[in-house]
Amino acid sequence: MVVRTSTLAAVLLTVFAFIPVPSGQAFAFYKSGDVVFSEDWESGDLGLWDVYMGPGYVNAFSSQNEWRIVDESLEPQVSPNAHSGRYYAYAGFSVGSLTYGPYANTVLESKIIDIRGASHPILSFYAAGASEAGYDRLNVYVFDYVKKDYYKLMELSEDGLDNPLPKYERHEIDLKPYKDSGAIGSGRIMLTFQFLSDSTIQEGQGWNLDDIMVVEK
Ligand SMILES: [Ca+2]
Ligand SMILES: [Ca+2]
Repeated sequence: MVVRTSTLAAVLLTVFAFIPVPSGQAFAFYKSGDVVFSEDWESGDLGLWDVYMGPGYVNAFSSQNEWRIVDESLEPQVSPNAHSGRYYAYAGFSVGSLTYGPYANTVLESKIIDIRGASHPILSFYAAGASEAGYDRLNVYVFDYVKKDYYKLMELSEDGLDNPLPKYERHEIDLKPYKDSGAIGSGRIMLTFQFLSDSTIQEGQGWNLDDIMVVEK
């Protein structure tokens, strides 16, 4: 029987989750390169991710802007499609329209990811898109499930007039400073991608996401 290291680590984490760990004591099950979490959406559906309307103003075009999983073989975009396989997450209007609506406020949120067994977790993901620079944007947060606090990691916003056919870019965020600072105190996090637009000017195709990973450095 072959047990992948990441699977073994997950089992160990489940077992040790019930054993109190003294505050500040480090314990790590993952070794360098181990995958703590990954998502490529090749299941063809949202899986364990949730989609909901974010706090603040009303998502007036919820059904059109809302995050969803797109099959590139059925709904080919002008640019780009999936980064891996056939499927990816997309926030914007119907595929092929190269735009999105005003008052978008749609959140894509992961299941709970347990990073207590990682000593130096690195988040990476691929995003491609465009939206009115500075006003309509993709916000990336990490959410501490126990503390109920959000920490903003990144904001992506690029004008579609300058970049009508965006390409995927890899983004990498070191989560260790958050662990070390105690910001992610519980070690149980959720990844949150929020697409926001304001009332006027929709320049860009919206945003694609694919191949999200948390890896032990
Ligand atoms: Ca994919
Ligand atoms: Ca706008």
